[in-house]
Amino acid sequence: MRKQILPVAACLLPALAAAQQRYNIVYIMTDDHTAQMLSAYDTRNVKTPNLDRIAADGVKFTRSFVANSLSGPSRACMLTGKHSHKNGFTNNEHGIFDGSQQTMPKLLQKAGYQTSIIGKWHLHSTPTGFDHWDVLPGQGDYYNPDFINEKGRYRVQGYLTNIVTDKAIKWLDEQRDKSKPFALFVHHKACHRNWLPELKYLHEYEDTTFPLPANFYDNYEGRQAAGATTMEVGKDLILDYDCKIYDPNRTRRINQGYMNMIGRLDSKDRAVYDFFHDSLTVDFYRQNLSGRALTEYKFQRYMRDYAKVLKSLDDNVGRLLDHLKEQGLLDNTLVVYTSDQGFYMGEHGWFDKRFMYEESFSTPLLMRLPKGFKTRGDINQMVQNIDYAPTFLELAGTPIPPDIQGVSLLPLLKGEKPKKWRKSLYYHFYEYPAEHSVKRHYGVRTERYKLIHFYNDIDSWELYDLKEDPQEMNNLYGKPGTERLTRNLKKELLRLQEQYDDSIRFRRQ
Ligand code: SGN
Ligand code: CA
Repeated sequence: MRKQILPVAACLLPALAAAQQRYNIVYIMTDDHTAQMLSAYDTRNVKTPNLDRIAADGVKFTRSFVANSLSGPSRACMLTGKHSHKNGFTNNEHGIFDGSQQTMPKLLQKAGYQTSIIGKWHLHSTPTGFDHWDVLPGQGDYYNPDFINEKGRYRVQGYLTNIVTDKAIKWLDEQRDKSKPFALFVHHKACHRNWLPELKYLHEYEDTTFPLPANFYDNYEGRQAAGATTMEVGKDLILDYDCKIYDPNRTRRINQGYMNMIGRLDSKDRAVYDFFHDSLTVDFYRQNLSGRALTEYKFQRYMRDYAKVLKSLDDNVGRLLDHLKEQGLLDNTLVVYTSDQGFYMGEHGWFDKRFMYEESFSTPLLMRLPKGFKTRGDINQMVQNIDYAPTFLELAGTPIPPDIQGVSLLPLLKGEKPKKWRKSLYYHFYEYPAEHSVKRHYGVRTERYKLIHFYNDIDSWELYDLKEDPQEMNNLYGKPGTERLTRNLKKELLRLQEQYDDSIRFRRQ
């Protein structure tokens, strides 16, 4: 027997040596985590010490954007390096990701990588291109969640953010082929609606009063599509489902979806959950709130629950970083932290995302670089989630197929200052009619300006000067003096639609 093993081991040795020189990738993607709630970007609301560690030891992209601000589409852009119209997954509600197409994980496999994805998938088809996958059905559950793997669906006891990290660590330690470089995709549900906290953090942030954004009471003047949504904190956050306020005597009907979510807790945990929320509820009814006071009450509940969910997330990112370090993997690994899109934390009076406005068009992007990469601090070039695939492929030393639409960020990570970096970004959102009623739109963003066209059942243009009006309150479209700027931006928009081969285009008048 021995005689047989030795030659095999011997012929594996060169492969092993080669593998050791190749960089690993740990890609952590959270859900709906926005830069306003990440202290490396914004210190007003919360502290995220572990996420900040990634930025402190590595780089922070200050102009990082998505191509289509929604979960499934963002995931498809990340996997393919292509805009939605090219990868075919344009919206959550009607899409099934075509897993037979070229994807970055498949290309990494071909290049000799082990690939694994754990957590939120949300692309409806069975994952392809992964040696190991253990994903959530649909949006997944925070409490005692179900997972799906090759063997089927099963339930795990515990809090989802902890479980996803446990599974990632287990795969790193016990399940992967250690002779190969790896790409591990850790996809959290946190901080997705309806923000159910880990029970140990129920009391966290209860003494915090979060500041209202300056444009919380936006009246949407001059912005037809913004006025047509159903994503207002005051009107559209649901008292029981979102704010967890329900009649303590249980005489009122409670949202069934919410009951199913907390119904997953075992009786001991459910008692802890109910004890906390019953007292909140009693206090809420005692105050007898209405009008702006009620709206602001909902805002505080929203911010607190989001921040609690984020606290577990930050803990777990820290735990994974520590583990990589302990295992001696950190030096040879690119760690990426991002979200599937940004989110409104009361800006324009909203929660949710979808719009090409800055809060949801942008997404946090932090990277801890492998040893040898000397770049640190802020990277200010405009980047987009279609860039991740070519970045990982180049890092893996494998060719970037010509049909990939993103560009590799590797030159930026190496500290180069490419002269020909992109000067504008393209965006296209499709999911309408749908939840939250955000109209279909596409647009272009340059360093300073943004032009958006809302189409389908409206025909409405918006133009912003991001330097003068970073909150995008003053639609300049059609205003005297903006004719030349508008003409140039339309030209650039059309150029991008042609470059990316998007068949839904506007016609130049
Ligand atoms: C759910 C949420 C929406 C959210 C979408 C998409 N409603 O439908 O508020 O916009 O997901 O989010 S809920 O009542 O189910 O919470 S995404 O991040 O997955 O695209
Ligand atoms: Ca999301």
